Amino acid sequence: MKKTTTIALLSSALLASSTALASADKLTFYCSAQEEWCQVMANGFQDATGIEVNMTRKSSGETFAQVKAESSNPKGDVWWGGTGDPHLQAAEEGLTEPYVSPMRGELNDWAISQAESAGDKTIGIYSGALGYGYNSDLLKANNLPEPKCWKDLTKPEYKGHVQMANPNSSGTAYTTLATMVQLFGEEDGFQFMKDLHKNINQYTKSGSAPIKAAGRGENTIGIVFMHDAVNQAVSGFPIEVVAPCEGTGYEIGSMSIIKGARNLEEAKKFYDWALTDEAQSLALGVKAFQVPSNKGAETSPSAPDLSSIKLIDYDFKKYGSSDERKRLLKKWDDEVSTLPQ
Ligand code: S7P
Repeated sequence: MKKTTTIALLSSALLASSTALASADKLTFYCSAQEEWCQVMANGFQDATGIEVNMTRKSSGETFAQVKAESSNPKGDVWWGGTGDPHLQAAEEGLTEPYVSPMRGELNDWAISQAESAGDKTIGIYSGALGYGYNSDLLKANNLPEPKCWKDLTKPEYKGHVQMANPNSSGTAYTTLATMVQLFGEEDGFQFMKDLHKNINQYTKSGSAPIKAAGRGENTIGIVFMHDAVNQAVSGFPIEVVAPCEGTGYEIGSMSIIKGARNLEEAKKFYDWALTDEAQSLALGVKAFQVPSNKGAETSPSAPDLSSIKLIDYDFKKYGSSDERKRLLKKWDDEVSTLPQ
């Protein structure tokens, strides 16, 4: 009953906006999920409301840097997708706007906790576990054993076979760094990153690029969110997905309204719409296998089952804080990325 009323209210608000303000309405939408999903969200909202959407896709760390650089003259209205840590940092640095959506009642607790920990300046839209995937054909061709654990990836036989993104630009890679520090402790976590560095063939800008390269046969192992590896597997590429034996971190993909948004009302309409089960179910059409935050949204049987994965108790508050994120990234820049390979 409550859900029907909420949807009815939202629909009439969306409809009113589409008829009354049709051609004048616009939204500048910064997107940090995969390109196809960003497109579907932009088109879906435009179709539902008549509001013209101008979308730019960039990785999470890059979007954070852009929002910060533009803060004295904001150009974006809403930032949707990407790992939660940089959204939390943006909230702490006063770069995003508080908003309490009427859709909250339909969300999982973890999505609301994300909002509450940031003074309502962000909210969870999906969740997904970190892991890796490998190209089984390439693994066989190189006579390599099947890796099962994080520590396996540091073995000398995988030299030149592992790819991950740069944690400065990529939320996925920052999640990897923060996961290792939480899983093994700061000293051993950084030692892991240094040992891994010896086997890395390339640090990419985007988080999902390493598994796309593996799908194409240009790389053997990609450290990515498991749902990005599943995307390649269900697309017909020879990719096996691994939930590492030691346990792993996870993300709460998030959404925030940019402080000083020129189109604040449109940003709020997008925010409400993006939390509906209908909007979140669009993910499946583009093989986005994250767990949706709306309890009523569809999930695919191919999506990684988070309840069967050994997840760490990821400290989002700490690792999404401005000081900690800056400190870890600087330490990685100074002590890991500069090492010879
Ligand atoms: O591809 C989907 C996804 O893994 O990408 C987001 C990611 O943060 C954006 O890419 P970057 O790692 O390059 O920042 C994740 O939130 C999302 O699940």
